[in-house]
Amino acid sequence: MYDIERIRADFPILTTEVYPGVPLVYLDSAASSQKPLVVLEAMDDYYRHTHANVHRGVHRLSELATTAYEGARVQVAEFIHAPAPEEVIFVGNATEGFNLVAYSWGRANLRPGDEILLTEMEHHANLVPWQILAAERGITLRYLPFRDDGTLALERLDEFLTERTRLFSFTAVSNVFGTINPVRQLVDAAHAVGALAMVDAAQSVPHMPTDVVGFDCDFLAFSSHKMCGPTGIGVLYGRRELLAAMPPFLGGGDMIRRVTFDGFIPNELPWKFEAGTPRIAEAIGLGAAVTYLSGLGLEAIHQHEQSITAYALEALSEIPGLRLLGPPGTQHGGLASFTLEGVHPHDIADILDKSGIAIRAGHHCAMPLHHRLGISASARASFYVHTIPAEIDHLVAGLHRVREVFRL
Ligand code: C6P
Repeated sequence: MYDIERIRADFPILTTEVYPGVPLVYLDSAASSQKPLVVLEAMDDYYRHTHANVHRGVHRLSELATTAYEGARVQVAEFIHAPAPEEVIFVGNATEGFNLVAYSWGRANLRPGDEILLTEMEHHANLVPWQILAAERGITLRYLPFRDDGTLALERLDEFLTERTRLFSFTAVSNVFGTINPVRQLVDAAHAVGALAMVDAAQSVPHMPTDVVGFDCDFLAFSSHKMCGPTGIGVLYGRRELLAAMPPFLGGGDMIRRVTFDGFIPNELPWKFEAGTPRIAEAIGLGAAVTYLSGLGLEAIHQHEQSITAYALEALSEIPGLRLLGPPGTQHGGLASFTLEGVHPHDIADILDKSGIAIRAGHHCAMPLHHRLGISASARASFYVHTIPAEIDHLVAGLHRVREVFRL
């Protein structure tokens, strides 16, 4: 039984007022989620009682900190069904995961004439690292188009995946359309032409069960801050044999086994890719977030978001002049992006904010997607474990007020 009132009570921020007498209606979880008390307490407890640097000291606190840090890695590995914890690399965020693969795997493996396939619905994090690489290495980037309803043009995969494709990197869930892409089908199509497959799971790991073995993907990246965890940490999952063959990304402490004046020998996985003092408190916070989400059940979270999203899409579609972006029904993850004829999305967000309603407006770091749609920006309301229908009702009422202000 999904006890929404108990879940809401887990998030201290949900009872705050953003202006005097104006309670928060938080509909911006896709940008960054709020944090349950258990995550705040886990980090606070760590800093109060067990903080020390990891992997270095022989003293008690360092041992405790190391155990907690590496324990979080095991938790994350289990959460995404990674076969081994050393396949879980702690990075700064999903963005850094893409940069790591582009920098390390890309520079070691790609030659002029090679192709990387992306899609037209990608976030800049899964575009720009490859664009930097393409400019440097003479490789070609191709983009699988989306259809008018915001789903990928799967019927055109054969045209875009060729024997020159070395990597297909795509999002599991679009942060603008909400489209839930058929990950396994896309991975299989990449493998069928001998390419690797990388999944942008920033908008899927927080919201639905993740199984990297079931996906059969080669790399997968996501961020902690969108899944109830702290900012400053994310995860790159990589197949062990690929990670083992890749050169280091950043150099410094923790990622070496031995250093001389002539060079260095890199550390084993996963530390080969974790240079410098790592994100210890953040990993512990992420571990607590994983425990929290697992306690709610990822399937239950997904079901809850499906029903909230259906409710929202239905209610929003009745507002005159409002155009919803993205597919209908069950292919749609927990968000709703839209435009309102005659009103700039920033004005929508600004007016809603006065009523305590937090949504995102702009290009959502997906400028090419908006360009393809012929618009420069959209408004987006996004939902999470704690979203209730009453908050959608507030949004709808707020949008009617926006229409009044603009005399529509
Ligand atoms: N999207 C949004 O409001 P970082 O910034 O590294 O934590 O996550 C990057 C990222 C990658 N892929 C997808 C699909 C994403 O949605 C995001 C982050 C936020 O949509 C912030 S721009």
